[in-house]
Amino acid sequence: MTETKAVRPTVPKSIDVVIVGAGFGGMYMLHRLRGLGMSAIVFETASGVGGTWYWNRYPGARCDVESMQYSYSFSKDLEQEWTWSELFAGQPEILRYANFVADKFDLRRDICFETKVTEARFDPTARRWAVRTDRGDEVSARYCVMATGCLSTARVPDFPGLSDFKGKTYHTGYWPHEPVDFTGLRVGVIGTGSSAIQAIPVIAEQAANVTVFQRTPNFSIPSRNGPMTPQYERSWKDVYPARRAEARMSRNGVLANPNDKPAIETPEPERTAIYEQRWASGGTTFMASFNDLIFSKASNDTAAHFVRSKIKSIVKDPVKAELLAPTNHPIGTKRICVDTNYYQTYNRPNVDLVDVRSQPIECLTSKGLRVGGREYEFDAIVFATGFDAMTGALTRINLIGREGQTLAEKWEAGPRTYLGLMTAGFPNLFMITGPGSPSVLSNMMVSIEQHVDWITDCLAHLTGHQLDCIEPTSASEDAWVEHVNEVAHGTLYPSAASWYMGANIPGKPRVFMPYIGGVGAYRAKCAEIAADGYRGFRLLGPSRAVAAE
Ligand code: NA7
Repeated sequence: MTETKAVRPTVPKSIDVVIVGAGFGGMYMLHRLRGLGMSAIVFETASGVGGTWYWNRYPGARCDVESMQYSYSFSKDLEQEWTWSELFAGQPEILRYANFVADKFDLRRDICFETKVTEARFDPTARRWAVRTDRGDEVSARYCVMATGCLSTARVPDFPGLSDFKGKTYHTGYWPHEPVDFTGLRVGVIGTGSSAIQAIPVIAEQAANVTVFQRTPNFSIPSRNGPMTPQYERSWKDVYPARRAEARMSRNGVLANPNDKPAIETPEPERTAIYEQRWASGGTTFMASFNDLIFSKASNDTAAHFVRSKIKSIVKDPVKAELLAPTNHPIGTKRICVDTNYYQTYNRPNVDLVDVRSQPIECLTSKGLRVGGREYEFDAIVFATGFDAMTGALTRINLIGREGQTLAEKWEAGPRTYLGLMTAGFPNLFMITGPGSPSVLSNMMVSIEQHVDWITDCLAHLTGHQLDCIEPTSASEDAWVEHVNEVAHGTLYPSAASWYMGANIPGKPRVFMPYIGGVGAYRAKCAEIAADGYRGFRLLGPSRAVAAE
């Protein structure tokens, strides 16, 4: 098991499928395509596999889904063979797992590392994608699969004076490979999303002092992470097929033991006792305490109030506690965070908190940054400022559809897809966990496997029926976009200025991007559409040219 570079495969002039990205989506896609007997090549910007887990090497990086559930289910051998050391695996271990999978299934021989796809243009006559890379590769592919990830385009806000700062800067999503030693340093951290919440406690243990610049406080639940015990591991491995099947049909792709009662109808003190029990067991499943927390503001308020009181009971300085207690969005409508000692870290004498909502960061300076006319001096600044989520990785590639329109142009007012799998005008281009699918609202492993399996079945269907072209109709796409919006607007989610809404990127359209109808319901819908002859898609055989509807 290595993270070493493989010999670069020879890129053929023509191939069945180009896969973009060698994270968990791209790796499994390659494996399935080999099973179909199709030729495929993967292009990957990084020098190794793992996607998110390759890039996000910041201190404390850890998955917020339990290891026993955040793993591939497609190979019985693999799921029995691999052993996790902790309940919630850290980034290094997940990356080792990705490399282990690449070795076990001999994936590297078809992956071109350190190669970025710059353009893919659809030729409607040949019905093929002409794909180009920054290494000068040009390959003609019948199909393209974008396994580019939902949170893969790291973003540093456009602060004035960004290049003036003379100290070191880091972005959590683009962390160096060599260890970063903060010992004795003055460190500024900008942002308080999941990445910052995981990184701050670890950085604070090393650094001389840490100053956190917070625009929006987030709700965070303790992970209660700990070592994996052989008994716990066995309790999963003995019944893995049944547990996996249950997760696939669940709401978020995670077994959360959901309580099917509404919070609002549950009397006190029973309601608080349930929150206490979820808080004690830890993790994102706190949101499964009741069945109406994302639908009813009154119910949500009870959960938010509970977590705010926990924060205030942990953080000793009342000013910091007040600042850390979120009040501007319902709990769960910005991705709920999971931490190890996040709030406790603010009790350390070397950790300060600066509110940058009332007074935004004015600029970076040669020595640090300025807020409210005051200069804060640092040796290093950590940008934990997030990503151009869900669409950023796709629209940054020059993807040109059958009418000459780019995907960025088509999605100018927000992403439009059918099932989050394909978009009209871009035949034979599939997206793994694209916008309009459960994606970031789910256990990504479950959603990745579902999409890859669906795409594999679709390609087998096309081949089996002597067809070679598939594209959603505009009508089916319109209906799906409307459905995605309708379901989202039946919840509290759109009320938060979150990256789900594109709200973290100035100028990005405010559209709720993931599908919130539930992993199980979504899976059933995708299966039903396929069984109905790929309803809502146009399927063509080799004799007909691809034209507008
Ligand atoms: P997030 O969740 O997008 O967090 C980014 C943080 O950076 C968030 O607190 C932002 O505040 C803050 N931010 C962004 N721009 C600014 C500016 N200009 N000034 C001050 N603060 C700013 O990214 P993460 O990497 O933490 O997590 C992303 C996902 O990765 C996470 O949900 C997990 O799924 C894994 P804001 O909230 O926008 O006010």
